[in-house]
Amino acid sequence: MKKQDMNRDWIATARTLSQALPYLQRYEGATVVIKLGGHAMGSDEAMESFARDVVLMQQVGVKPVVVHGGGPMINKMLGQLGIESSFVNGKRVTDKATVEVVEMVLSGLVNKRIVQAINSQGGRAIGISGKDANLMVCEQADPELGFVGAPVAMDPSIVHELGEENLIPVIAPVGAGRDGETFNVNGDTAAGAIAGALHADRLLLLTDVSGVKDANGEVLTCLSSQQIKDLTEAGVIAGGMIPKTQTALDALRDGVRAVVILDGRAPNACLLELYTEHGAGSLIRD
Ligand code: X2W
Repeated sequence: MKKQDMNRDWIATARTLSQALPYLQRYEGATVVIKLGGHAMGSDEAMESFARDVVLMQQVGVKPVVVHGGGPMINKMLGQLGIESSFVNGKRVTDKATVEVVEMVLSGLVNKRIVQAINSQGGRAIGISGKDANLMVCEQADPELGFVGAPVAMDPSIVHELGEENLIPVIAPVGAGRDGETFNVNGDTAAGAIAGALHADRLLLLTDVSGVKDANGEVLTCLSSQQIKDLTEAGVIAGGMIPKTQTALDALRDGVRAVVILDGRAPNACLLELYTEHGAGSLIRD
């Protein structure tokens, strides 16, 4: 690269930082819950980029809380163990043997991979699940689904306490029942319930799609609850997007200020959303 071009690059970097000032100020002290889905985890580079974004957010005054999924990783392990698995309306039918694998994979492999990635970038992440300190107590969601949990009582105090110590909570979507059962909770549902209990400023749902699309397949950058309801009724919002938009509506009802559905595979997706005028994905708020 010529010296002149190199200077131009650095000047652009400085300008980007300068332009981020109002956004840095806006999100100072904000609680941002980030749901990292299994499909958005992809490669080691994607994980490193995600971890870097989270550490940077904390460095500039945000309180990040990571809630993760791991559906593809659970599928892989169930396959290796020869346990068959099926889904009803996007939720895994979870018998006793399956819930044990779910907890091992989510609280073990996936959770610690994210913790390690954040720590490698200079952060101090700590991995917990909905079971820890009674963060997310569940009831059976539907007898047909077995050990799939619906969060019914949230105690977010552990998340506040970790935040005060500058620790970044990384939360696996597994909850305890009142009779000592272990429940498998959909990652989006868990993230929505945790964001709601925290009255988070933002819930970022990182997925493998670019956002909520209209009838022409264009991403809608800004939507209200009512628009979500109308688009769902019209059949435009369908399939796997329904649980995500439902999570968004529930989270808004519970006091989350805004929810963003965005493509977690895009480089620096979180930074693009929070710190640039451009934003990313679909912002849902009333
Ligand atoms: C999910 C939990 C993991 C998850 C499952 O067993 O796959 C239910 O379906 P993603 O990667 O976010 O899809 N739980 C009840 O939600 O993972």
